[in-house]
Amino acid sequence: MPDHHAASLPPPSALDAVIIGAGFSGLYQLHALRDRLGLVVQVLEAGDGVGGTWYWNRYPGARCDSESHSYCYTFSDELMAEWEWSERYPEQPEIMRYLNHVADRFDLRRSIRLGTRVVSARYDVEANLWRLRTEAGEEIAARYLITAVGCLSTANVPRIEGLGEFGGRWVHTGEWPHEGVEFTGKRVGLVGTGSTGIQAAPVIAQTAGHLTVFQRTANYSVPAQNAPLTPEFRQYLRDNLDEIKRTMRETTNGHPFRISERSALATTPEERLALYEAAWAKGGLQFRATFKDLLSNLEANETAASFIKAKIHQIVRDPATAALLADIDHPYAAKRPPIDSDYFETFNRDNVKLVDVRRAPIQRITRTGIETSEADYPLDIIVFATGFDAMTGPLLRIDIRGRDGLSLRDAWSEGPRSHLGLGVPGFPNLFTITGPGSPSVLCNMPVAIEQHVDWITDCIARLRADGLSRIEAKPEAAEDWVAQVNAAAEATLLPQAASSWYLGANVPGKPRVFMPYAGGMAHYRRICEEVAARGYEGFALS
Ligand code: N01
Repeated sequence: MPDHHAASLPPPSALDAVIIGAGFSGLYQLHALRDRLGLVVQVLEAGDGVGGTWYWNRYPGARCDSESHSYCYTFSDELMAEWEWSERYPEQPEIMRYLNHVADRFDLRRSIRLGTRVVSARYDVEANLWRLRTEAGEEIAARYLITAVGCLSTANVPRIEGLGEFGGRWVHTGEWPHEGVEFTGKRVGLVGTGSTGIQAAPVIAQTAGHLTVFQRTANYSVPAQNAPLTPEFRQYLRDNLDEIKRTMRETTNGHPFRISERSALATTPEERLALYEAAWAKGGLQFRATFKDLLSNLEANETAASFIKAKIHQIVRDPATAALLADIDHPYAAKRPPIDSDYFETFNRDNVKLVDVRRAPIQRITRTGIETSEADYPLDIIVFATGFDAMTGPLLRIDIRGRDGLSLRDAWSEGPRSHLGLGVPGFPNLFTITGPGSPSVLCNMPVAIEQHVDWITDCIARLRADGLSRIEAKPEAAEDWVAQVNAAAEATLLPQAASSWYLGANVPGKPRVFMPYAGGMAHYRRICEEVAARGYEGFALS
């Protein structure tokens, strides 16, 4: 394999587009612009390999919560036909193999520069170019700047006093060491019980001498019911490919299953219980689709919440531990609902302890471990599964400046403002794939990504066909879209989870704004299509 670090960058103005990031979005955007439109494109990627979130998140148990046959590109039937997933939910190494296969199959690597972190991007109004600078001080320029930086790629390491003095080792799940972490016989502390902590705890517990899980907010989880794909299921996939793709495009969350038409409240308690039991046995995010009103009606939601809490009490033998795990303060799925493989069962192991850091908060980290207001916990390794500075974090850590030197950080000081999550007023020719204000994280990500990439590609093709070279979101369109994003969120129970990263609540000082568009992927797709059909309504073209 050629060295994709060493190649020098193309000279300024040789490029039509520069893409930041070589994960799911960057790879497809490169293919679409370079191989469909014939543009000259360069991808810059901070990591030493392609894969984006899957390159960095190598923690034990890292697995996708979307089902494998839907967690993939659908733009190429040949690619879909030739790639075989091994399990219902692909593990991180398998997704990396897939993305590397895509990079090779579409000959993408020659346009990707690895190990190249972009630190700034400045719009040069006279030249109508974006001028980028890398960490190594190199410069590159292009007409279009497309951020493919992911929504969950800026690790959120909590600022806890004393972390620097810890005598053991600490790691964040989102920046996991490539050589792995040896847990055998070690005293491990796991901070965080979101999707990541819930995936990691059962696997770490298998080898650790002892695992202490520090829980601040208890969480719902439903079994993933992961299993190898059977020959029958593979045949079903081959026979129903078009229908599966159609379902993913037509449903609210971009998954290959439809949300029930039934209301939880219009169903008898006996029938409801039977449906929840069936959904629990089937497993996965589909549990959320058991009834149509689980995310819009608190009373309906409560039926799901109490079912899961009862399951926790059935599974976990120690009543005090079960009570703590089931003491959940938000509606079911108001935070992104985790799915698990033996998470609650893990607390029946002799080497696992749950510690409530809501009642007795972490005070500091000492040389020997974690100190809460109640006790000291001696540890060899601390694993922070504490999430990300989501959605805006990956964009704002690059110093992006638009017209008149306006920084994106200032433009978004009170929360992200964009038209459709795609374009920002004051930042011409900047496209933000799965940016804040788009459905992104509320959707099966590859579906959201493909829709954005296709829209951006069509838009650039249109501009070129019409002899235009500049597109910029209008301020009033962005204002209107922010209002629509808020209204869509308010129509659901999602804003009711006070500590949710959807709201930016997990990062101290971050504006509390509901960031993703909750009106549904299919609806959003229609809106984007209408905007394009009306000559890119809400955007100024020149
Ligand atoms: O992060 P999170 P995550 N002291 O922010 C706790 C996606 N994902 O990495 O809720 C103590 O959800 C925090 O507590 P609280 C998925 O979209 C996808 O788990 O703030 N605790 C919480 O428990 C997911 O939603 C897959 O009170 C602290 C936890 O850390 C997203 O990534 C797999 C703390 C953080 O939970 C993020 O999930 C895994 C502190 N100082 C993840 N600070 C797929 O399948 C934070 N916490 C694709």
